[in-house]
This record gives sequence, structure tokens and C-alpha cells, in this order.
Amino acid sequence: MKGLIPDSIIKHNNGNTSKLNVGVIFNRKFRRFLLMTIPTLILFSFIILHITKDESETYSDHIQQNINYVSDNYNQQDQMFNITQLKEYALNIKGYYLAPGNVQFKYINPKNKIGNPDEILKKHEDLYNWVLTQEINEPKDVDLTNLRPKHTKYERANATIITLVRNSELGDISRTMESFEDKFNKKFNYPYTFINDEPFSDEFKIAVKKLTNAPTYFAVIPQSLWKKPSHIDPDLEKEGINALLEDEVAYADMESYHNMCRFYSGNFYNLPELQKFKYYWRIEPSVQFYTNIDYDVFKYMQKSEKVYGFVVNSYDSAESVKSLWPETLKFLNMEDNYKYVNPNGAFQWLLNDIQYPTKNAVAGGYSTCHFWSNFEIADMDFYRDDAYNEWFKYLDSTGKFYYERWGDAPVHSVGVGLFADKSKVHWFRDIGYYHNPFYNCPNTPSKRGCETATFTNAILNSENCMASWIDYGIDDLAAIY
Ligand SMILES: Nc1nc2c(ncn2[C@@H]2O[C@H](COP(=O)(O)OP(=O)(O)OP(=O)(O)O)[C@@H](O)[C@H]2O)c(=O)[nH]1
Ligand SMILES: [Mg+2]
Repeated sequence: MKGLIPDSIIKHNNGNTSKLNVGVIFNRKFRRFLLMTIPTLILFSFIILHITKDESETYSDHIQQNINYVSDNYNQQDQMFNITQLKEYALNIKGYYLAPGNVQFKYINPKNKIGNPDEILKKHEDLYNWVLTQEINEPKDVDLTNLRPKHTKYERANATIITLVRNSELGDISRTMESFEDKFNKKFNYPYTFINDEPFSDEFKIAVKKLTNAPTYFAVIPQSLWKKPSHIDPDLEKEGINALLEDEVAYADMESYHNMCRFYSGNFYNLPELQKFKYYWRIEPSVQFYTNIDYDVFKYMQKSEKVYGFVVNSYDSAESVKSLWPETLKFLNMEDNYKYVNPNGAFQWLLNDIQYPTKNAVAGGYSTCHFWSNFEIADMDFYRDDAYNEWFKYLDSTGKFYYERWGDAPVHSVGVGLFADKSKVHWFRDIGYYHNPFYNCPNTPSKRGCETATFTNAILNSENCMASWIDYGIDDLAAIY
């Protein structure tokens, strides 16, 4: 721990802790020692008293723990320091500091990885390959015995498969469903909720019903949850789109894409048709599944109290989320919003800047690493809670779903990274999956159709940031598989 204390705090430390006897009390050297130490102790007590007196009412438990930690580890022979240094100290040790109006995060490279970005990328590729090539089976942190339907009375979790899809994507969603039914849903028959910004055609409804024995629901999104809000300034929007086009951000000038990102970021869980459900599994047209999933993933989420499940971690276009992180910090520093941050969040994962530092530079400190949201198995109550919901409302008020092109994947990821305990976030390592151009291809006995540990083609490999999740999102890699 000592090595983490800033030099400015440690002026000297001789480490002498031997006991004193009466004779020594009159020793001149010791008197000098007392003269030096007592004022420091008084100052130290004053600082601690000052903090607890002025701010304790508003500090949450974990902030108080920060302070306790610092005071417990403070060596009484160390010299003068002030409150700023005390906060710096907490930031340097834990990588975050949480107080009203003073929320700060810092990437502290906890695994002490050294090297330039190319060297780090190589290390991360090796780590990814090593993890993916380990043979795994189903999760072992939960007893799966009763999570397999053997009879019709099997009690499902409160969950639905969701997909936002256009009538014109019938062929692509049918291919997805065939793969999905084969690998998972024909065994479980979880209901589908098809979502669209316009009514589904009869042709669409009839065709998808034929692909499953599960119930099918069709939801048309109310305009208020889909359309560009009225507070969007057309001039700012135009300016924003031009800047995005200059930076070659995909779909920059496609309004429906902005609508889609905003809808999936903060509104889908408010759809009337989804109110009755807690969990969802998101699928998309033209995705593929490569492994048999023989246990009920929703019951797994429920039993293990997980809130968010994913399969791919990748970097985003930094230009599309230039101010997502700065705006988020603004929100967290308003009033008492600091309280929403979960002290066991995945902050280091959000901030990691050693593999792709240019992304962090453009995105105001955020690595842009995100859970790829075309696959998600998650708990909608997480989004419906105040932390995520209030934050989303703030994000929406900035208009930057339109002035920039914030995607639902980075928005979900920043939300999950800040507001969820990272032990409640699950990498479904056992599920083989593909959405162009990325895979999750594990080494499981049932895997067919993808090559173990392939992430993508050679050019896009640097877009893989799963190693960062392995480093900072997972405490014990062997605990689950
Ligand atoms: N109904 C409807 N669905 C949409 C619209 N735009 C996108 N979607 C759906 O929203 C999901 C995400 O859109 P995609 O176009 O796949 O976005 P993406 O995954 O970022 O982009 P790709 O990499 O091109 O797949 C898909 O399931 C689409 O079918 C829209 O305007 N209307
Ligand atoms: Mg897609």
C-alpha cells in the first residue's frame, strides 16, 4: 500500500515503532520527536473532524470508508498533508472518489500493464485467446438442476425475447429465429415481443408465428417513445450531423438510426407491452448461435441475481460519443446524484486507456469499450430504477442522441459500469454468437460452425476490448465456468 501514497504526502518514514520506557521520556531526541509529531497529529485530527463535521451527513457509507481507509493507513510519522491530498490519495488507491459535487474517476492501471498500445494489444489478444480456448461448459455458480423443462408445467421466469425489426427484415429475422429456436427456445418456449415503429404486416406476423411454438406479441412503438423530441434544435442538429459526417460516423444522417439508438437506450423498457416483464433477451436480424443452450438463462440470471448479460466487448466510434462521458460526469456532480454510483462498478473497464488511448482522448476519458447490445440478456428493473432512469432523462435533455450519435450500446454500458455491481454483470462465455463482424466463439462441447477464439478478421481485431473486461470486470475467472 505504501507504494501508492503520493511522494508529496510521504516526506520521510523511518519505520521505527519500538516501545518507549520512562527513561526515554526525558531523552532530548524523543522530545524533539514529540514536538514534531504532536502538531501533525492535531492537524490530522482537525482534518478528519472537519470532514466528518461538515460533510458526514451527506457522505454515504462508502465515502466514509474511503476516509477511514486513509486514516487507518496513515503513518503517524508521515508529515503534513491537506484535504486535497487526502482525496487524491483515495482516488489513487481506488480509482474513484465519490462525494456530493465531487465525483471523480481515474484509470490506475491496477494490473500494472506496461507497454505501448501495440504491445498491449498483443498481450490482450494473447489473454483473449487463452481464455477462449479453455474448455468450458455451463455456468457452475448456480445449481442448474431445476432450470431445464422436463414437463409442460415448467415454470418460466418473467421474461420475453425482444426484437426491434422492420417488416422488410422478415427474411433476416426468420434466419435468426431458426438458429435461436434450434439452440435455445424450442426447449423453453419463451414468448417473443416483436417491436416496430409502424404496424407489422400480416405477412410478417404469419411468417414468424410459423417459426415457433412460443407465444408471439407485436408491439407498435408510441410516437412519444420513438420520434425526435420537440426540444431538438434543428440548427444544432444540422451542425452535429455535418461534424459526424466529416468524421465518417456511420448512419450519421439517418434520423431513424438516431431514433433507434435513443429508443433502445432509454425507452424500450417503458413500452406498455413490456411492462409486465422483468427480463429480456434481445436478438436482431441476421445473427447466429453456435452452441446448445440447455439451461434456462433467465432463471440463471434470477438465481444468480445478475442484472446484465453480454457476449461481446468492443470499442465504439469515439466521434459518435464525444461528450457522453463528460455529460455523465456533469450529471453525477449535480445535487446528490453521486449516490447513484455503485462503489463496486466497473470503472477501470470504462476508463482503460492503454490499448486504444486515441479513443479515450476523443471521448473525453471514456474508453468507448462497450457490451455489444445486439445481444443482451438483462433485467429491465435495473433500467427502471432511479439511477439509470434519472441519468437517461438527463442524457436525453442534452439532445445529443441527435447532435451526436450516442448508441444504445455505449449508453447501456456506461450505465451498467457505473450503477451496477460488477459481480452482477455476466459474460455468457458459453454462448456461441455472431453478428457481423464479431463473434463470441467458445470451446464448449456443443459448439458448431465457428472457430474457437475467433473474434473477427485480422483488420478489426484491435476493436476487441474483452481483455479489459477479463482484467477489471471479473474477480475470479474460474468461479463461473
Ligand atoms: N422497426 C424498426 N427497426 C429498426 C429501425 N432501425 C433499426 N431497427 C432495428 O434495430 C436494430 C438495430 O439496428 P441495426 O441497423 O442492426 O443497427 P446496428 O446493429 O448498429 O448496425 P449494423 O451493424 O448495420 O447491424 C435491428 O434489429 C434493426 O432491425 C427502424 O427504423 N425501424
Ligand atoms: Mg445490427
